Amino acid sequence: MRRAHLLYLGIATILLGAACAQPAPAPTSSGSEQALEMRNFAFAPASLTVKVGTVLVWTNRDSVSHTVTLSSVPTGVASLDSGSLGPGQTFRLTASQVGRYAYHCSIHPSMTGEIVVVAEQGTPPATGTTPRPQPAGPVSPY
Ligand SMILES: [Cu+2]
Repeated sequence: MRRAHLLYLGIATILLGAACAQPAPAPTSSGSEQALEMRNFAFAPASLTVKVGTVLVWTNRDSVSHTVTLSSVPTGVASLDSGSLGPGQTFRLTASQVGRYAYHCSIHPSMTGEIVVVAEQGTPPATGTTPRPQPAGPVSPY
């Protein structure tokens, strides 16, 4: 009796352990990391095309602080400001939505860059040129 009870406890523990062992969502399941730099008061590369899901990692290689401040984002994406990044600091941003992201350094506005996020197939998104269906001809009033 006591033995069976212990056995049940053991199984329960194993089951609990399995449930808790569910890993957190893999950070790089669909995308890889793309390194960018702030160097000599410029973003490098200044313009970059990545696939959706890519994790962008900026590293400040200058001896002064910079920011990554999004100034233009696709519809539905929250704008974002990294805040001041000191020398050697990094800022990570997951390119979670297709579209064009323009950014700059809020401390040095002449520092600008853009990221174009494309779908897995590699086709850039249509930029507002979707043809609208023409309305049907005039409806004859009865
Ligand atoms: Cu700067």
